[in-house]
Amino acid sequence: MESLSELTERARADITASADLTRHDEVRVHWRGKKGLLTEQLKSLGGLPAAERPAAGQRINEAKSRVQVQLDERRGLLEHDAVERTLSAGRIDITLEGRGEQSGGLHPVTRARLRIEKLFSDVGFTVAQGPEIEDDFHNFTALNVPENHPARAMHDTFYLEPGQAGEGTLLRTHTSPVQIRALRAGKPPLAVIAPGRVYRIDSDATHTPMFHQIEGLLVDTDVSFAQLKSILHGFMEAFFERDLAMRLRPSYFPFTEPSAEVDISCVECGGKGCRLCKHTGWIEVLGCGMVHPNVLASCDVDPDRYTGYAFGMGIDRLAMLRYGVNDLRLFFENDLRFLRQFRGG
Ligand code: 2NM
Repeated sequence: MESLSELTERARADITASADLTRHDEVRVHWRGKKGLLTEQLKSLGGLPAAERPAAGQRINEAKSRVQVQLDERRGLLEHDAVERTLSAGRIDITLEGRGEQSGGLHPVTRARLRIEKLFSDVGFTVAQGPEIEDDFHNFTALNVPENHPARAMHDTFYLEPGQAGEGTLLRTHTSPVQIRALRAGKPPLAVIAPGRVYRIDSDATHTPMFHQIEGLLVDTDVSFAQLKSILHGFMEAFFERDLAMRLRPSYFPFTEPSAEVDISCVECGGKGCRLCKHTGWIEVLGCGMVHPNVLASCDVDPDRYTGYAFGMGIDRLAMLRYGVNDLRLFFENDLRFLRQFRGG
C-alpha cells in the first residue's frame, strides 16, 4: 500500500498541474471528496491495532489539511488568472478618439416641402391639410372631373373596399380636394397651398404609387393669368436660387381653363441641352391654370364675381432637380448611405 507521504506527494503534483478551474475541481474531488483517496485512508484505520490508531489518525488528518491548503492556494491562483484573462480580453483603449454622436436629418423630400411652404408663406399663402382617404365628391366631382374621365378608372385610382372606410372612398389622387375643402369652408379672398401624399396606380422608374404633391389656389376678385405667371416664375427662381427662363405650353385639366404646363430652363445645363432635359433645354415642372367656373360654383363661390388661379407640382421631382438625384426610388428605399448625404444645412 502507498505510504501517506507518497499519496500527499502525488496529490501535490496533481494540484500544481491543474491548469484551469474545471481540472482543479476534478483534482479536489479525487483527493478530498467523500470517496477521495485521503478519506479512504481514514477508513483503513479500523485495521490498525487500537494503540496505533490515534497517532495514525492524526497524521492522516494533517496530510488532509496540507492537501486542502495546497488546493485553496491553487484555486486562488487560477481564479486570479481567470479574472485577468477576462479583463485583458475586454480591454478598451480609453485614449482612442470618441465615435461622436450621429445626428439625424430631415428627409430630402421633407426639406424640399418645407422650402416650398416657406416661400409661399412669405407671399401670403397659408398651408392647408386634409385627409388622404377622400370621397368621390372632393377628389373628382367638385373639380369638374366628368363621370367617364380616365382618371376615375380603376387602373388609375386606388378605391377602398366599401367595408374599409365607407362607400365610394378612395386614396386622393392629388391634393386639390384639400383646396376644395378650404374654399368651401371659407370665403374669398383666399390663398392656400396644400402639400401632402397622393396616390396613383403607377409604378416604374419615374413613378411611385405614392408621391408628394403641392398645389396652390388663389381666389379673389380680378385674379389674372399674368399674376399666376409672375408668382410661379418668382417661386422657381427662389426655389432653385438662380435666374431661370420659364415658358408655358397650352394644356388641359378639367379643373382649370385655360390650362398650361410650365417648363423652366434646364437646371443642369442652363438651356444648352443635356441628358436631363433630353437636349431640349427645358424641364417640365408643373401644371396650372385659371380655376374653372364649375369648380368655383361647386364650392359656393360666385364665378361671376370671383376668379382664381391654381397650380400643382410634384415635390419629389422638385427635390430631385434641386439636390441632383437621378432616381426617384432612392427617396423611398431609406438607404442610410443615401439619406446621410442630406444631413444638416
Ligand atoms: C394642377 C394643375 C392645375 C389645381 C386646381 C385646384 C383647385 F382645387 F383649386 F381646383 N387645385 N390645384 C391644379 C390646377 C392642379 O396640378 C398639376
